[in-house]
Amino acid sequence: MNILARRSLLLLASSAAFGAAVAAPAAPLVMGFSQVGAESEWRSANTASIKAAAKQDGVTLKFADAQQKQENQVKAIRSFIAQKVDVIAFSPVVESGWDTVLREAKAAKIPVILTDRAVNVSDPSLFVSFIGSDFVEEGRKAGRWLLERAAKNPGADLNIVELQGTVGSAPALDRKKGFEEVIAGNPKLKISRSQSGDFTRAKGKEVMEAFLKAKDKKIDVLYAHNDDMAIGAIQAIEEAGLKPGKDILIISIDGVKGAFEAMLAGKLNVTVECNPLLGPQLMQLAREVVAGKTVAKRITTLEGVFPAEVAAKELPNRRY
Ligand code: GYE
Repeated sequence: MNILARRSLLLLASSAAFGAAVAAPAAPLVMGFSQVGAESEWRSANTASIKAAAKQDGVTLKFADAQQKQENQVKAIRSFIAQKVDVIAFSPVVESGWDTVLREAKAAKIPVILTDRAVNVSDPSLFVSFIGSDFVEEGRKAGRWLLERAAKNPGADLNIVELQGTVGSAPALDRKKGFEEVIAGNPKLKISRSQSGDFTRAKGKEVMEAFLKAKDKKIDVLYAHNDDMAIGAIQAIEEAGLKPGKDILIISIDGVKGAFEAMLAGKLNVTVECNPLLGPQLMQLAREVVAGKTVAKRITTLEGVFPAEVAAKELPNRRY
């Protein structure tokens, strides 16, 4: 036995003799998390994942719901700074307007991790890492599905209406951009109306009602930036006496259970997956950051596309 091994044996023996712990347990990591709100099924799954992962990992989570308001998020972040948490994580409701509060976190030496949505800041050192989906790619996937569908019926012009997510949010900006980029490849595909439904069912329904009332042009396709707005719009379409999924093709994003049920009922044509289960990855990343490790600046989640034809087979595998 070498000297080091003998010394640690002695230490163990003596601490056992005095009834002392061998090593004091490390203080639990404290994370302040500012959530966007509870606007959608996606968001509920995301919140549940973060809370469960914190519990599982022994992370003390200070959780604040911003009810879709940036000012509430700024207040929550300032309160996390005042409480001297070990790490701040947040899903920014909109992209811009974060420089000041993130500079305050940096001055207090508290690392910031972005989850789900990105920010637009002048100094990238204001956050350590961003875990989330590639929203531009999600928009492209939605557009590609439509291009393929349109190719089966080449002659026709398709009039598209769009339900955008929250104004100024990364997913709304990027999903619009990716979709437009792809459909630009086919001159028969045109977006005639585009308005925000704030990612909620109620607003999705309201805006779709207004689109339908305009009656100037037959609507062939609805592109909704999330499933909840699509589900709200489905109700509006039915109330207008039309068949969602048939009279109007419906494309949406998220891949929540509600979307799979709508596909099984023949009312939704396709959903592009956006994974909300970010909790476990976030806790692991937070530990690495607090331990001073160098981490990737961008961590992208892997996602698929689910057309209605595979809905019955996939539904039992869905975890959100
Ligand atoms: O698609 C939508 C939610 O930021 C990816 O926010 C998220 C989006 C999600 O309200 O349902």
